[in-house]
This record gives sequence, C-alpha cells and structure tokens, in this order.
Amino acid sequence: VGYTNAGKSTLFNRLTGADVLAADMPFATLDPTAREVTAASGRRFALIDTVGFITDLPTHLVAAFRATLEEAMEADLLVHVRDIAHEDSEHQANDVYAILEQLAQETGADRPPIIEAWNKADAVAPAVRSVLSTSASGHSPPALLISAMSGDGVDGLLQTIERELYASRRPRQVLIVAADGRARSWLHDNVEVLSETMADEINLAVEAAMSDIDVSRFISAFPDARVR
Ligand SMILES: Nc1nc2c(ncn2[C@@H]2O[C@H](COP(=O)(O)OP(=O)(O)OP(=O)(O)O)[C@@H](O)[C@H]2O)c(=O)[nH]1
Ligand SMILES: [Mg+2]
Repeated sequence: VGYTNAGKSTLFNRLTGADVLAADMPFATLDPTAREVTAASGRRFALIDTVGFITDLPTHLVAAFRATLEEAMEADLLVHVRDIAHEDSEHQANDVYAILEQLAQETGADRPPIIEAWNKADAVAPAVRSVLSTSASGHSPPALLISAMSGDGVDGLLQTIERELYASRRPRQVLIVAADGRARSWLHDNVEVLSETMADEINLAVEAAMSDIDVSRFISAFPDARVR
C-alpha cells in the first residue's frame, strides 16, 4: 500500500519479476495484481500490488478503489511504500495511515501489521541518504531504505517481510466442534493444517502452523474455538 506514485508497482515488479504498468502518472494501477514471491529461504508468499492512496479521490473512482483497499485489511502484513524523496513525504504517510485507520474501522478488522519501505533512496543526496538510513534503523514501524528502481536495499526488505510474516508461526493446537464445517474450512484455506484427530465424540483437534495474526483472525471469526 502507499500514496500514489510512491513506487509500489516498481517494487512489485522488482520482487516478482512481473510486468505491471509502472508509470509516472496517478492511478497507473487500476487493478490489483497478486503474484507469488519466493524468499531466500525458499518460503513462498503472495504479494499484492494495490491502487495508490490519495487524499481527494474523484467520487466516481472511490467505489472502484474501495474493494481493493478493503482487501488490504485482510493481508498478513502491509508494506507501506513511501516516496522518501518527495517533499511532502510525511504528509503523504499521514494520509495513508488515516485512510488505513478508516478502512479498519469500516471493515471492523484489525489493521494488519506494517513495515515501511522508504523508496527512491537513489533520488536523494548522499548526505540525506545517510541521515535517512540512521532514522530508518530506529523507526517504528520497522523501516527500510530502498530503491525499487536500482534494487538497492530490496534484499533486506524481502528478509524483513519474511521475518515479520513467519516470526510467530508455530504449530498450534486448535479445538473445534467437528460438525462446524466453516471453522475447519477456514483452517484449510488460511493456514497449514498438520494433522487432524477426533478429540472426543464432538470435538476435532486440529494441529496447524499459525502465526499470532492467524490466531487472532481465527478467534475473531470463531470465538468458540480454542487455540493453544
Ligand atoms: N528515482 C526513483 N524513481 C522511482 C523508484 N521507484 C519508482 N520510481 C518511479 O516513480 C514513478 C511511479 O512509480 P510506480 O511504481 O508506478 O508507483 P505506484 O506507487 O505504483 O503508483 P500508483 O499505481 O499510481 O499508485 C515511476 O516513474 C517510477 O519509475 C525509485 O526507487 N527511484
Ligand atoms: Mg501502481
């Protein structure tokens, strides 16, 4: 996610080798695109490019963008791409966070965790770059200085994405009512199911590899299930 023109599609292309239109114009991306990325460890995840966030969307465009932006609330991790060379970079970031908060409220979902990609590092003077690099290292949410165009810093970003995605992922024991097909389908659709056994006459014990994010999602959808 990120402000329009921040370099989302350029980064997407660099990470996926895809040829999504990256152009120096607003709304270059009208359709979200998902591609599979293989990290250095061999683990795979889906990366989704989104439309740009902008403060005053023309009304007729809002509806079309809405679904895509709401979809972002279902992500396991948001990569907030920022044009760090832009004079209004801070304002743009604040606008993006305001829109994310609004989407979270409207969808009733928790905002996914975020990392920031401070893009266009090649477009700032070396002295500025080193200052930015220092502030990125202590930044919350985690921030990485990159150039999607030259590829500088992109490997580090990929490692951070992977670390954030899998940090809390471990086998969990989930207890659901065996007759509840929806809870079982959710697990099969969203996480890796390792084993399934009947715990007693009624309950199914499912062992599944889940992150903390997966667990909170699952519990909010199925409050009666037990996870440990
Ligand atoms: N100098 C420099 N330019 C970049 C970099 N990344 C992207 N750009 C340029 O910024 C412009 C916008 O890039 P896009 O990737 O289309 O940006 P976007 O965030 O996908 O834009 P929307 O889809 O309109 O929201 C293009 O002209 C890119 O070539 C970078 O790392 N350095
Ligand atoms: Mg784009």
